Amino acid sequence: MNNIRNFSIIAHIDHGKSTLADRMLEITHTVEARKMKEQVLDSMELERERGITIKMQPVRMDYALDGQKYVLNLIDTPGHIDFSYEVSRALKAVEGSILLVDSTQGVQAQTLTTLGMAREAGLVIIPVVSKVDSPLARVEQVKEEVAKLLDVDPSTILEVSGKTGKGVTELLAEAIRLVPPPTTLVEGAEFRGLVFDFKYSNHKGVIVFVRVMNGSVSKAEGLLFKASNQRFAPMEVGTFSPEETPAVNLSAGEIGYLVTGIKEPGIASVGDTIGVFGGKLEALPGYMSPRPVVWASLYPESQDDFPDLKLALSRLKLSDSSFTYEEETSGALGRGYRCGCLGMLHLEIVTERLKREFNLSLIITTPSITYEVQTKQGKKVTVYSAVHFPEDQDINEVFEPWVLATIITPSDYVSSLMQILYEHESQIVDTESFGDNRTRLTLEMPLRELMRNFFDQVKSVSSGYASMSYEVTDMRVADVVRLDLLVAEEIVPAFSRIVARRLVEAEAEVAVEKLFNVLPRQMFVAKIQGKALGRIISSRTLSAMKKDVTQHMYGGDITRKMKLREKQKKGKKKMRALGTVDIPHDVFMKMMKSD
Ligand SMILES: Nc1nc2c(ncn2[C@@H]2O[C@H](COP(=O)(O)OP(=O)(O)OP(=O)(O)O)[C@@H](O)[C@H]2O)c(=O)[nH]1
Ligand SMILES: [Mg+2]
Repeated sequence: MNNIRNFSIIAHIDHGKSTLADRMLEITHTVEARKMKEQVLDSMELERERGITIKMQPVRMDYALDGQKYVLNLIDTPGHIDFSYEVSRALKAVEGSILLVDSTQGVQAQTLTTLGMAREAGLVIIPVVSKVDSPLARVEQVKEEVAKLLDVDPSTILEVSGKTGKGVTELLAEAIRLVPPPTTLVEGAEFRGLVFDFKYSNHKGVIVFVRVMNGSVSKAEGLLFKASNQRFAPMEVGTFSPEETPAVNLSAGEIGYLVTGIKEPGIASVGDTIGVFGGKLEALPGYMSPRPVVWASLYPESQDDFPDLKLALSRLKLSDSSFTYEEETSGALGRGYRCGCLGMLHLEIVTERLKREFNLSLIITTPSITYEVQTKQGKKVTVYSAVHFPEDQDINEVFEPWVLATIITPSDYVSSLMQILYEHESQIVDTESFGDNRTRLTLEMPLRELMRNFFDQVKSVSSGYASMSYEVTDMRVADVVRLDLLVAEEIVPAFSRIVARRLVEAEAEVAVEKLFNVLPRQMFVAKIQGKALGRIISSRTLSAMKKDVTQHMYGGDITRKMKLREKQKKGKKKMRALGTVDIPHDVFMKMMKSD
């Protein structure tokens, strides 16, 4: 076991983690040259399209150094704040972390957050500056900055380029030298492993990702999930290369997978301990449950598809343990599910995956944070969706979540940022100079304001240089109201939202305009309106589509043309009578995304 080294790469988004991993995979000959591509560990379609890592990915590399053979288990992690639950879980499976800091950017908000997580997990931290090949690199300054942050000598900080491969061999040697080999918690004990992730395969069922803590495990052994108290026997065990590769066994300290064959949801859970069935299995410390910050309700376009949605969510949950869902019923929309996600990007990924991987057409309600409402009747309700937000006159008091946020920005932008902070009801708690000519702002603000495109605005006034992280802290009194959107005089419940009373007019204007732009022309003239506090406060008229249903027929049969026109007229009448407006599901996707 002395030859095993388990470590992760952590960093702010885009600092070059996956590209560095590529070079390690090449140097160790883990991935064949013909299979190599940029950020090869980003294997999900959405990861490749967006150029970001969404899921952590473990990979085993065999490497010889100074005549010694080593097993290096690397876990690449995502940098975006919405996926930090992935990072926290990865860190419990390893003994060390490479903390990567982009030498063109310097220390950023997520550098601090991930560093905090690695320290909390008690890991050895190897500081490294990346992208040293770039003409924009400020290697010496950034090394100084990192050295100060970690209280180490700048000369001990390694320089790498994932692009050219410079410094990567040296980094592997340092990882072998500095990361401690895993220690068996109980010498010679029975098998015990921590489930740090899983995925689902139609044909193999749930595949759990385990870090073996004690003993060893091989196929067909009688095992037990501690939390769910379920017995199973793995159909296969193996390691990641990075695809699953069968092995005879997995021994203490190793990272690998077990194919459980289990197809039902709810048996495997992240943070659970797996051990020998009938043994004295003591649970390992697990994971905190993720705390959703944003909610949206999903309804199948047709209620007949409800069982499909149910199945899809339970499957998706087996490849993303960080979202939660609960059945919900709405008078207008029928049966659906309320989903809780860790941020807007996470929510967007979850809904996009439901659409792509499960082929579902969904009605998605406008994302909302939670509000606690005390009604005049003395009731206290938690509201997850604007549809259920009481009328203004029935409300006594509303409470909303607040966050503690950190912004790191070049100092030159601080004064322009102040305006945005003011517009978003932020209160500055602390201002500190940071690194070379940068400022670290600590502030408190309502989560509602943070969700109002705050981050994009911060990025834009700072020419992309400012970075941000946040955590929800407490609930405070809020002054908010419900804003409904109407199409053809009817409320479309999915588009309702909760907004600051002070901004209700402006929000109505923006929402009506956006819906006007994304809604396809209808067969009839329709008004799009914003309504709050019992009155219409914004309105636009969608002109009718002049679609000539006969245009694809040339010449000829006039009676047939007449018949078609008749039918179209009837159709229009019927739609108007029923007030049914044809809202294609991609409109819900578009309305959900922030601009
Ligand atoms: N010049 C230069 N560019 C690099 C280097 N490494 C990565 N990049 C570029 O930086 C961008 C981000 O690289 P990734 O490897 O995806 O970064 P990441 O840290 O894995 O990003 P997330 O997983 O989304 O947090 C890409 O456009 C890369 O081409 C490097 O060493 N030099
Ligand atoms: Mg990545």
